[in-house]
Amino acid sequence: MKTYFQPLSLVICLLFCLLTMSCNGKKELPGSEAVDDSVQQAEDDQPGGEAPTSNLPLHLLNLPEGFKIDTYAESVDGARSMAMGPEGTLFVGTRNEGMVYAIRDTDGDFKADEVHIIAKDLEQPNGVAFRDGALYVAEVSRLLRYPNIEQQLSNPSQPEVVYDDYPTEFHHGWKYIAFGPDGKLYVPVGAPCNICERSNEDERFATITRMDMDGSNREIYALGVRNTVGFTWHPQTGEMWFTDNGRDLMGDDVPPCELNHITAPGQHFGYPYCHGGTVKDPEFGDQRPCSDFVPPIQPLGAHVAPLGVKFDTGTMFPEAFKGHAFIAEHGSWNRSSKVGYRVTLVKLDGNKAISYEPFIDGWLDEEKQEAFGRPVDLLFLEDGSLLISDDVGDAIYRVTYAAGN
Ligand SMILES: [Ca+2]
Ligand SMILES: [Ca+2]
Repeated sequence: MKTYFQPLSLVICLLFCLLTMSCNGKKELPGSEAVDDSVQQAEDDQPGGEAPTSNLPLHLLNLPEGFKIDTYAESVDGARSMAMGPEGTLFVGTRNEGMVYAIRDTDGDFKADEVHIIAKDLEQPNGVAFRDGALYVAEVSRLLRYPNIEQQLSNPSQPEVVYDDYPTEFHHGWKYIAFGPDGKLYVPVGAPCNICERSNEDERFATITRMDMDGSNREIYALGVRNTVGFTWHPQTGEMWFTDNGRDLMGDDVPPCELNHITAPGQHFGYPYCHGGTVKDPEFGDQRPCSDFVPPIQPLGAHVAPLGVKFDTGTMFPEAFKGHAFIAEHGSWNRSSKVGYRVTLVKLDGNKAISYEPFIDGWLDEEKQEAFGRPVDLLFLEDGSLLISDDVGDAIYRVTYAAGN
């Protein structure tokens, strides 16, 4: 498959279009397979006919002193989970778009030069992970493996099917996946509902499972997890931390979403009986008390939809940010006034949370209740800068720090 978008050629084309007024309404650029709708949208929306260098109003974003944000890649339709290959390829999954991308910055200026389509027409391929030269892609019920993928980005071989027998329910069926420090692949299975207890039908519902990289030795690792779409391992302890999305239809401010921490296999995190460590479920709460379950490290805002979570272990950000947990909050979909749509920071003292505060916000216009972006996943690059994916802005951002910025 072909590279379908290069920023430089896009800019040249837009300038060319403005000069000649010749490509109104066209969706294709010279030498391209397809161009994302947002590119056309930006073109259509330019009242003065000025060529944009970015589709996105980055000046609206608020960052702490000394931090800057720019786009690493744009027009990445529906960009969701990210995984980095050892040769510097950024793999990006999507949900409804059915696509998996491979993004290359070939000249090292932290601006994407190539976006390859590794796969299309997959079933909500949200999850991507990388191990031993192979890209793993999680669909709803199937796990695919693309061996030696970085050697064949423009023409990948057919993937191997690692398994195809996970639950097929679409409700919370899209997956985040990642390899742990134990070499195992962790694969969550969301609750197939807002609130329900269906473990008698399939004991994997509302759990995090894990397996060896060939798909063998599958087991349930954590229980009572409603829908985690982001997890990572603590750089010092090697223990797993995960976000969980709280239930709906209990009002605007209850229950909290969660940042959790697993210290042993088999721990139960409360769903569907207890939320946020203290909130008894109105339907299932009488069956088991909150004291039966592991409470969150930090209750997060209700409905903020926390997804990707990462610890800063790099050398770029200042000391005050080191070792703390960054969380991408995708934002609420059914709250009366929207919340989330930001990246937050949970500062830690060991395993104890000491603060929960915004790191970057401004994607949401609170007055208009409209957002130009929704953060999904986070990934620290080797230089210590932070990538953020956005499935509404169709972008990958890069956050840098320099004293005096
Ligand atoms: Ca570049
Ligand atoms: Ca919980």
